[in-house]
Amino acid sequence: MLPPGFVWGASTAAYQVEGAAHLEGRRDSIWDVFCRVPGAVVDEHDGEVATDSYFRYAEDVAAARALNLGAYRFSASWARVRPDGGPVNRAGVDYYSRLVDALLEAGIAPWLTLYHWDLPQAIEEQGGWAERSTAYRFVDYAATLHDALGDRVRVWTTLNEPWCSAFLGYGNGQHAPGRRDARAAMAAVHHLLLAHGLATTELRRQDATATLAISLNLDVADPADPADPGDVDAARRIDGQWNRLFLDPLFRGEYPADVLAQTAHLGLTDHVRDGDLAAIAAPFDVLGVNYYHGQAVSHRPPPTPLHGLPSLARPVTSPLPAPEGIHRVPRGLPQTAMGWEVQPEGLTRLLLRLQEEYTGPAGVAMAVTETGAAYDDVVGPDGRVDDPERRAFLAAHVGAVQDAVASGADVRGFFVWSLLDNFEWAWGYSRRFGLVHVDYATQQRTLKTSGEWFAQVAAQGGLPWEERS
Ligand code: GBH
Repeated sequence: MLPPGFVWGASTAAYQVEGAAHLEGRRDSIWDVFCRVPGAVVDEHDGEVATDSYFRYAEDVAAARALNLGAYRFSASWARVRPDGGPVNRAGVDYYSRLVDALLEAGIAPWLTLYHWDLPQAIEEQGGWAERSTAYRFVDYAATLHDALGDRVRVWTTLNEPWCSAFLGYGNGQHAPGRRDARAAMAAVHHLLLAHGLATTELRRQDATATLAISLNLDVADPADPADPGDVDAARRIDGQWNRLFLDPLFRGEYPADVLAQTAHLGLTDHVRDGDLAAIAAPFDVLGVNYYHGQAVSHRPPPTPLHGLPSLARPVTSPLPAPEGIHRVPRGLPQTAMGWEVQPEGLTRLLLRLQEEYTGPAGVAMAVTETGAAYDDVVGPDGRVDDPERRAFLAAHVGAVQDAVASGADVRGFFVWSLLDNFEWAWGYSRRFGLVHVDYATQQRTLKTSGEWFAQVAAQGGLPWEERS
């Protein structure tokens, strides 16, 4: 069992659930525009309605309650709160205020993320994250929301997965704004981190007792052949471009020298001004860890394709800024419907490594702010989804966290991605991650059997050792 006080939660993000994309003052975000690009999103889906949570948030809160959640992690839409990045849209702020009140009334702590990928399109048109001014505008936006909600929201996360914003958004174009420009992606890395650091300092100035956080998608890449120095080196390079590129500036105030050397031609350091690295390293309280899969890498191209899943309409290349000689190698591990290899023990290793090298020395706690799995859910004759694979996935990952805690990792929470099925970015509605099933025709929410199981885990504060898989 985990220590009392450990938080059991579930996560969503604004564009994936809210809908009401052009109602009550909200304006285009980069995702609204990206969804209109032919072939960008499977079946031309978009977040116009999503799970209609702008209007059905009370049902979401009821679902969170049925799951016995202690916290609900959601994000706010910048394009709703400061449409076009400009003046405040009262109706938008009021929506988050109603959601927060409903959560508090249900005894559920709101964990608010300020940015989960939906930049106002107007700011993108001025250069987006490739532009330094976006970082300053983010601080204004953060202050706006804190003014309105700071009395009730006690956990504030600046960014969700800046790696994805930079490298999928500006690098390989798999995500909005769909740019394919490695130099812009490296500029985005710096400006996202700067935005985080400046907003963290501003939130701390306004609020001495808030819990401040950032969530990163961290990768556990293993050499395909640990005896092959080329494979070991490929694993080191992917660790640099995925993990250390963000962890080192956040915790040590410096970019990793090996990554800067490999990407020197992409000009990251051209954007770094005096004082930036100190600003990025502003102290914060919780590192959010988002973990979905492991991978093995080799310097040799694999003989067979990684997986046989239908691919996205627009072919995507590696998101890495220096991908040369880094190839993913299938290991025959079970895969989810995303084609991601299920590797729970990687989460244990990741948490212990973070504790040892980054969070422990800095006195920062951790929370698993996302883990979860897409599977091909089938609605049974009783109208319910029985999803033993998702349950097994989650049990294994809860167990992995318990192992890490038993070995000394300071992990304070476990959030499932996701509370409910929703708009899965480039995959549209074709991939389902929810503990709660959504019938998109009627917007009816129904607990899956994995949800019933998770409600017990949350109620009893963990997985009894005998139930571990
Ligand atoms: C999270 O990111 C997001 O925060 C959330 O919004 C999203 O719905 C959820 O995951 C499920 O996708 O090299 O093509 O095999 C996931 C982070 C980073 C996980 C890239 C998959 C490798 C993809 N992702 N990673 S690939």
